[in-house]
Amino acid sequence: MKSKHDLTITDIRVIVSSPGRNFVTLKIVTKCGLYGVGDATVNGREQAVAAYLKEHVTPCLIGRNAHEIEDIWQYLYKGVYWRKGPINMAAIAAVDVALWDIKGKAADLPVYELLGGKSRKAIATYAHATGSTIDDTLDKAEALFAQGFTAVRLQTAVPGLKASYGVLGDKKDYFEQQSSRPLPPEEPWSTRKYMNSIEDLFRQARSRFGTEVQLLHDVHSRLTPIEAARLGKMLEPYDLLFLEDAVAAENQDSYRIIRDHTTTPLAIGEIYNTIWDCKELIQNQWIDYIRTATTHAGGITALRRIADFAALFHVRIAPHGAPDLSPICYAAQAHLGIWAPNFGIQEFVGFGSDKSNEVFSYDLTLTEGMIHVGDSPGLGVDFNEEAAAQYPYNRSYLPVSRLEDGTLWSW
Ligand code: KDG
Ligand code: MG
Repeated sequence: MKSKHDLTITDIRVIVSSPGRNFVTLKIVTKCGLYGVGDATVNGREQAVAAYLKEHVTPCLIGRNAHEIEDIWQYLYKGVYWRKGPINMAAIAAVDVALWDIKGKAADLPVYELLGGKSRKAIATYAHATGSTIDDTLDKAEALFAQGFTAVRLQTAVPGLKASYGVLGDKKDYFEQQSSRPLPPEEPWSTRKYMNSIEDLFRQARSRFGTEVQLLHDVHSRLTPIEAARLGKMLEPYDLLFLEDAVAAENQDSYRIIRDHTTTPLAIGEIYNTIWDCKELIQNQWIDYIRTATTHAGGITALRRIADFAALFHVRIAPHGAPDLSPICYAAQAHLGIWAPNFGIQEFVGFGSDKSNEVFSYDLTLTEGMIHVGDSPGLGVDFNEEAAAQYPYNRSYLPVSRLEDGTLWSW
């Protein structure tokens, strides 16, 4: 069918800005004036994606028809000898999401309608409660439950360690700009101290909040498979919705060991770039939730495939939703989440800061812990280039982790 709009791509802009934290944003403009936006943020490696997009991707797309999402995806994936990888896949994701945005605008339909329509009224989310003590964490969780959230991820500083995941010593958390530290901050890690303290957090949480609420926890890949198996067993009485990233699974077989020992549901995937990274985990039913993000795993086209594949094996999607994913990523995942028959839950840490809200607008609303997706055409998200220009890029790193004897560990 001939489109009534001329969707020839005439201009592509890559904008790196820092409205509170760094974001890489792609804007694809077509001849008829319709444009779309995509997110290409890779936390701590922003300029690498921007350079890849500018030098190697965007020149190949000028003059192409923006309707040809699938062929452009294949061209940038299969057509490039060097497949996969976080930088490449974030670049593909940004292009893909911007093209879906354009297609929706051209059709005058929200993207979820193009995917097959809504499977639910709104999207369930889980929020974060991270504290320096158990009481602090549980007070924060209580405030979230009072706001209407029904699922909360609990993280607490490990007693005896100077800093812990999400709770850096100076009270800045890792989500924020670490501009006071030109080099990556360092966090100590002790599996023994962690294993000795973690059960208490969940024991106290269940005794304070009862069994109705959903609890989650992110290990952030600090354990070995057999340690993770022990943790899963230890936490079984507290009925987690899922235990996230118990083990870094470059070796997907690691999850078989955990699965053999515990019924605690398992989630992984936020650093995965393609379906190949999670294929064995899914087809062997070693996990329950796959957490790949549109920005890091090749966009809506790729996540739709992962979701459909996962559905065959009773695995649900629970996309990554930390603050380093821009509102454009959130919008893309909201459209996927409202459609996917096997949607599980969306991680949610707020729609952004005051600064990022000057730069991004979106047609999503949160009520009682559920995200409602508006019916604006495309993704309903926009990016204000003038406002972004006030916030130049600010080099920033994620922390690194070391054992107490100095050995480098997974952060
Ligand atoms: O950039 C890294 C963060 O997005 C990540 O540490 C957050 O693990 C995370 C989560 O589950 O949100
Ligand atoms: Mg995580």
